[in-house]
Amino acid sequence: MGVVPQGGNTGLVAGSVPTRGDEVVLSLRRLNRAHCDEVSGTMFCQAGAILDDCNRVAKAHGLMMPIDLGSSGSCTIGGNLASNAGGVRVVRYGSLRANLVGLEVVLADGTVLDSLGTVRKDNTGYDLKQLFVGSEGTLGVITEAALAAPALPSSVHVALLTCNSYEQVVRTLEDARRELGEILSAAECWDEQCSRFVEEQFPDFAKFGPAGAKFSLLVETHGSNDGHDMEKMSRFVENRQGYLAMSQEQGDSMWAIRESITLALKQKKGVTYKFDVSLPVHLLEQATQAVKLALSEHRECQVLQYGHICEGGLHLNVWCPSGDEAIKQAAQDAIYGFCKENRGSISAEHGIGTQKIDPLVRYKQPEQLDVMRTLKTSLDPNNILNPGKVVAV
Ligand code: S2G
Ligand code: ZN
Repeated sequence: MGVVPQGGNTGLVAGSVPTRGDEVVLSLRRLNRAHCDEVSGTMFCQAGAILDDCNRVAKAHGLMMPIDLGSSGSCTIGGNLASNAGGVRVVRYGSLRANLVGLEVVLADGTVLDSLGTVRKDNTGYDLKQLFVGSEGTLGVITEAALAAPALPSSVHVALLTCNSYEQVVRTLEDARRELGEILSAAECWDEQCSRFVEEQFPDFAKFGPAGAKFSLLVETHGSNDGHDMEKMSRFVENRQGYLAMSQEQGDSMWAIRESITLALKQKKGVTYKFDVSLPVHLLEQATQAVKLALSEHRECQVLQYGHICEGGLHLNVWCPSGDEAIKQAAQDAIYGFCKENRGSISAEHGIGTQKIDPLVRYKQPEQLDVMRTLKTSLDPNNILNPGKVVAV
C-alpha cells in the first residue's frame, strides 16, 4: 500500500498521480494556512497553501513569494517544493530550493523533522531539509515550509525585443545582464513558431513588433527607484528592435504572450510532446536544431523553442497533427542525447514523476542513481512514499 501526497496536482510528469491502483492519495489541501514574519522577511506556508494565496499574504507585508509560475492559481507550496519549482524569475530570486529557510516534513515511519524558523544560517551537520526539495514526495511528506520572501518591488519595467538570430538573442542577454545589472528580474525567449501558435490561438492579443520575428526576448526589471530603473531600461531598449512597456497593462500584455505558449499548444488540435531541459545558454538553439534534424522527414510536425533563457532553460515542444511514438522517440533521443553530450539536464524544472524515469536511468550518472536509491531505501524501506516515482525502486 502506497501513499501519494497531492497538492494542486499541477505537475507535468504525473508525480502526484497514483499509478498502482492500491495507493492512498494524501491530499494536503486542508493544510493551507500561511503567515508572514515581516521582520525577518519569512513566509510560513503550510504545504497545501496555494501560491497565489501566499503571495497575497506576503504582499500585505510589502513582500512577495520568490517564485512565480503559470499555475500559481492552483499549485501548492508543498508541490512547488517537492518539484523544486523554478518559474520565470530564477535569474533574480533563485529557485524555491534557494529560498528555503526551514521545513517540516513527515517521514515514512511518522517521524516529524522540524527545521522551521527564520534564521538564515544553520551549519549543524547535513542540510536535511534540502533532501526533500525536488524529491517529489518519495522521501517524506512536506507539511510546512519557511521561505525567504523578497521585498515587493515598487518599480517594474518590461520590454519585448525581437532578434533576427539566436546569436543576437545571446548577445542581447549579455548586454541585459551588464546594463541592467541587479534590477534584471526575468528574461524569457521564444521562437517564431511559438509566436505563430499564440497569434493563431489568441488573435486578439496585443502585438508588439513585426510578425514573424525569428526570436522574441522579454526582459523585465524589479527595483525600488523608478527613475533610475526607467532610465536604465530606456537606454537598454533604445537601439534595439523592440518595445518598452509604457504601462502595467502593456507589460502584462507582453507577459501574456509568453505565458500563453503552453495554453496555445494545449488548445491547438493535435498532440504535443514536451521536453524541459537545461543547457549552456549558447547551445539552446543547437539543441532545437538537433531535434528538427531528427524530425526532418516528419514535415507535418512543428518544433517550438521557448523558456527561461537566463538559466539555460529550454521548453522544447514538438507539435504533431496526431500522435506518433516514433516521432516522440526520435525527438527524445535527439534532445536528451544532446543534453548528455553537453552536460545539460534532461529535466530542468518539471521533475521526473513517472514520465521521465526511463531517460533518468538512461542519462543520469549511474553512481548518482545508486546513491539516490540508497537514500530512498534507508528513509522509506517499505517503499510506501509515492512508489514508482523518480528513482522508482
Ligand atoms: C513554462 C510551463 C509548463 C510547460 O511555461 O515555463 O514550465 O508547458 C513551463 O512546459
Ligand atoms: Zn518553465
